[in-house]
Amino acid sequence: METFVNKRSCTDNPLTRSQRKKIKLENNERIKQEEDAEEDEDEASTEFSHPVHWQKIEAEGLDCDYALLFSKKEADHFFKLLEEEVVYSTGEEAKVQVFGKVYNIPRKQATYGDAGLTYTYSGVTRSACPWTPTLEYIQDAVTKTTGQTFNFVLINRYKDGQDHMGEHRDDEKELDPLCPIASVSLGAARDFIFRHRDARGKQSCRQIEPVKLELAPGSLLLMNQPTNTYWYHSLPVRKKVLQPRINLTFRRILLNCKKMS
Ligand SMILES: O=C(O)CCC(=O)C(=O)O
Repeated sequence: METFVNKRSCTDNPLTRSQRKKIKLENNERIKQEEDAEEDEDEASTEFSHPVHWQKIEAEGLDCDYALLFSKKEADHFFKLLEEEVVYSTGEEAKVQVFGKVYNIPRKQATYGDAGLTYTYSGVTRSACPWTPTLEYIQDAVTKTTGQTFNFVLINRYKDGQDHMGEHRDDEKELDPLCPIASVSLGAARDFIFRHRDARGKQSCRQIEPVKLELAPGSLLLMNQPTNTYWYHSLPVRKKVLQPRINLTFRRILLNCKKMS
């Protein structure tokens, strides 16, 4: 049987050159695919995954956890993105009712969350706008860090230290009592004060020291049960603060409180 042996030299055969060219093109294509895969991997690894160092804050009936969730650089980045994405309330939703009187709120507010959810506080019902990409990312980071799921976020924007929030408790019936309220701060650092319900005002029946914190940009404060039963919290005026701040309080609204359509 005759065996055909190809003895063509590597240099003088044009077919070999075109084969080489083909192999080179295939190699280039493979390298590009590998680079694309690496890029995808890099993007995937930007998913939130780093551990945080928790600090416990405790007093009679007060149970909070505080940690730096994001670096200052990350916090600044999210602040900028939220400045572009968040649409703040106007009209009735930008007001509060206290003892039947309607007031403008001394800050801007917005509410985002799962479809159909509403949240009523200070006499005004607010509907959830659909999650934005940045809010979803931060929500996911809070869930990965705390193991808790949230379906709603209240956003407060303070243009400077004149904007503030008065003493109140987050104890509305819509809130799942088993879920902590997770408060993420971006932008300027601000003081945050807890005051025990029995130690408020001149007529207070007990002397209990307020608990004062500074909420740093990138921080996460978890208000666990029963904090909001016994303690009021506020973000007081601080005239020396000239920079804006955004605060996000992630909450779990009970589903039987969903708006009926
Ligand atoms: O801006 C803050 O840190 C306070 C927010 C707050 O008290 C609330 O959302 O109930």
